Amino acid sequence: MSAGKRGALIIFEGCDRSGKTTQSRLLVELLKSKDIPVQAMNFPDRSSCIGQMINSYLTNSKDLPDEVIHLLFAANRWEHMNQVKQKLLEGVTLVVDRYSHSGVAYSAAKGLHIDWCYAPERGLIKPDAVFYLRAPANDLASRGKYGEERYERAEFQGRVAQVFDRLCSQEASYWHQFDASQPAEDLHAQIVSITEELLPKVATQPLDKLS
Ligand code: DGP
Repeated sequence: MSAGKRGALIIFEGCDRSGKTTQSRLLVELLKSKDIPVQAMNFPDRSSCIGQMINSYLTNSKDLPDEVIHLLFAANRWEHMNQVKQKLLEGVTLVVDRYSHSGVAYSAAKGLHIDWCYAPERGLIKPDAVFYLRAPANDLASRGKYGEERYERAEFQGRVAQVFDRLCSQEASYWHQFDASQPAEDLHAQIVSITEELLPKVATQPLDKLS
């Protein structure tokens, strides 16, 4: 990287099937094609020990109290923080499929208090931008049958969406909301335009923490 220039931490958030995985892949490909150092990540990372416990929970082979799975998701992010920090300081932009706000949205949708949900996320590196792909839960359900995982129910996704909406209005300074039901290429074009403005702007800013 050129002296002192860091990468950006860009997060995609939204309900299941809102298009995050497609859009994050398209953004990574675009940045690579422009020779911008970039790496894709996603949470949960199911490969670590903690990630394997999360996977057992999501695939319904293990039951855990809501509080315990919440803390495991947060711990899964914390176990990657040194690596995230190092990459960003090396000048690599990270495009991440889900982060802390999924942690808050999915657990608050179960009825846990939002402040309690936020607590273990405080201190994690703060995203430079959250791209929130928003679509009514009914639209997402009509994209085809939900899979077999624990949270893949339209009624629950509706509650998750409500929490995301609330977080989006509270964190408006770095959240960007997009209509997830528009064609993927239109969405991509809007995301690219914001990213192209963001990268030079944050390159000389210090990393911040979620507070
Ligand atoms: P994904 O691999 O992005 O499809 O995520 C798997 C499922 O886990 C999905 O339904 C969203 C949910 N999820 C992701 N992150 C968190 C989190 O931090 N906490 C909770 N409770 N659920 C999460």
